[in-house]
Amino acid sequence: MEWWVSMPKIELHAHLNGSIRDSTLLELARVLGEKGAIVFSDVEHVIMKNDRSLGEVFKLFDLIHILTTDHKTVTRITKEVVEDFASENVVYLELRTTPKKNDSIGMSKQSYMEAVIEGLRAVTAVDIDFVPHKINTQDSLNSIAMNDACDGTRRKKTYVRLLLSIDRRETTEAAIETVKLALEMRGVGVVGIDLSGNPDVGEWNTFLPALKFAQEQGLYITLHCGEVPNRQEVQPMLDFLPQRIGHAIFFEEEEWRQLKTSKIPVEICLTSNIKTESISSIDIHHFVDLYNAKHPLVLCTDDAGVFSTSLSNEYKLASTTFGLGKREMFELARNGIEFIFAGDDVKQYLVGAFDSAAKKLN
Ligand code: 6MZ
Repeated sequence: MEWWVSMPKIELHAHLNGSIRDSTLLELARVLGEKGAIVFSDVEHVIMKNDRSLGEVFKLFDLIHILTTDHKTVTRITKEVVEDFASENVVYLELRTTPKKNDSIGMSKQSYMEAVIEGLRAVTAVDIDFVPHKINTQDSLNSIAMNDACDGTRRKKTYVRLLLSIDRRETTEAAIETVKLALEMRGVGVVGIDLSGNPDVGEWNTFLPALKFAQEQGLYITLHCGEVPNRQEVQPMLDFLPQRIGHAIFFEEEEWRQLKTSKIPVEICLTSNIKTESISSIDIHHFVDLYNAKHPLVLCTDDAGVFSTSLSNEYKLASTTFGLGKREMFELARNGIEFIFAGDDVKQYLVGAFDSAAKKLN
């Protein structure tokens, strides 16, 4: 097994509906095609297209949501996505998704999220820990021993935590509803809020009341920040002091300075930024500047299905493009432990898992 696959990894920026397998999407499209609800050949072409602009990506999401937004499918894709990440030795996964309402099929934001939780419960390929609880030392040691084996002979364990996304198309009231739901679902692994969606849509002030409320209530917050040039937004987002931000592409000099001073960790999504043409060439990616400045950062997939990537692939890509060795990549992955939205007990477990994997690194 290649080192980028066998090495333990931490995924902190993965959108559920962006991480679906192509094979599942095609199967769902075929079924809807047979029912006459869509024209399969048109949809097949859109799903299999490889490179898309950022605008086209959001059109694709609208199509994906038509195919996936029913309770049974949400449960299925959650299970598959978690199993896919676990199969490439992701030991801690923060999965984010936008709770959806669809009266015509009796779906509320809450029932959507219950279907997600059902998907976590349905995972069989690995042991999943998604309910926050205290682990005693012996449990912790036993689990590390289990995870020690990335050779497939013993059962692996993956921590999963959930972030609820506010879509930039939503109103203030809808955003507040999502935050309230996150608070209600704290006992089943929901730990925070993400602001995402088409960055050309919506205004920061619309989401601010909901984000402030979330912050006051102690939820963790991550924001998609600077995905397109938007001077009105980047500065207030940085002033807000979220626990992490995603992408951070279109920053002015002063904003880079502010980011570096604030030490807000950045979720870096290399393949996504290149495929959406947000960055023209990978060798000029801001990963290099942030890495050299020792700014906190973590490699992530964004939408592994939509961009045909995996977290292992992102590590391989960073290593080959930026000339970083196996040990440097291992340290980069391990540093991610500090930025997870989970308690010290989970962090301690992860440190143990990385320590034990480090012994096998040669
Ligand atoms: C901003 C993104 C995104 O929530 O339905 N999403 N938002 N930038 C991106 N980079 C390309 N990729 C995904 O997952 C899909 C939703 O996540 C957000 C969009 O709102 C998209 O509809 P869920 O599980």
